[in-house]
Amino acid sequence: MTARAERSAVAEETRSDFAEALISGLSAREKSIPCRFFYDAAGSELFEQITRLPEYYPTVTETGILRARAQDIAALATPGTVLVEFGSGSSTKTELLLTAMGDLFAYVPIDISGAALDEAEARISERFPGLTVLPVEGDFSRPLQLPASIAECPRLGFFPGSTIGNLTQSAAQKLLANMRSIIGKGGRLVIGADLKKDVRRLIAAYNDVAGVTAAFNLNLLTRANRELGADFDVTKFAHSATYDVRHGRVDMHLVSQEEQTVSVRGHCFRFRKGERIHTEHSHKYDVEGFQALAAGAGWRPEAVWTDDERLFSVHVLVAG
Ligand code: AVJ
Repeated sequence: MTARAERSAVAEETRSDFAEALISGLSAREKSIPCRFFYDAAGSELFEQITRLPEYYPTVTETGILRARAQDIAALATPGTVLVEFGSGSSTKTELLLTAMGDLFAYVPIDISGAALDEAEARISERFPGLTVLPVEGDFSRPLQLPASIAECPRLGFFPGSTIGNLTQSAAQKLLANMRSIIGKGGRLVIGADLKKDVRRLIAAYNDVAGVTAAFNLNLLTRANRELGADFDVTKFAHSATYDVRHGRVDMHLVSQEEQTVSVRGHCFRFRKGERIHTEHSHKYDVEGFQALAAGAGWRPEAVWTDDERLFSVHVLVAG
């Protein structure tokens, strides 16, 4: 296959994955769309804008903690270690660590998107010319083999961004257990988790005054129109973000502003006025709660760092 044919085959595969998920999510009694579909090109750009909003504290706060602790984290990477990053999208944070680290055997980004990996590889190789980059294309929520050339190397995992918060607690624990088997006994994981806090502060972070989070949420519908020929009237849905105290999470929804019918690839979906489509969970943890979750997945908590306001936590876990 030519590179171009391969790219369009991949695009077609993502498209039918989206079609399938959307149709099944809208067919359920409680409608939902999986949050992984936020990140097409437009959605990724909107997310970048979110990270720079005054209300959205997680990205700046985590970056501040990593900057303050870069030497401590670098000390975990003894010479010959491989740095395994789960995902490949966090350039600033990764570069912060790589700058502080001595002789790594290799940097291994794992991502489901080949295009994102190519981009990360190019960027990191340019910034760190002596560093071996070994991209692994795959799904790190499933069993996964790292390249044979690094079989014997000690491993340090890195999973910033509080992406873990998008998962329910049981799915989060399964993911942590899978990361535990990828990293292997004695290896470590540096992972970011957003903290529980004043509810007003939490809600404001997902209801910014400039409306960027609303645009990010509504982009799911625009994307469905563009990629699948759906006929959502985006002006007839509104963004909503609320805090569920019982589950300790922010929930995002798209709320139908009137009774309406939408069609997606020959499937018709009826909406009542006020009916919601669930689009994202963002779980918030306290330090002990997150450590207990990790312990249940075979990780021993070794250190935890927070900012002065205790908005965000970065944990160091050891694989037992
Ligand atoms: C990328 C999962 C960390 O949950 O805060 C930001 C995504 N959603 N604003 C989060 C998001 C709405 C974000 N994470």
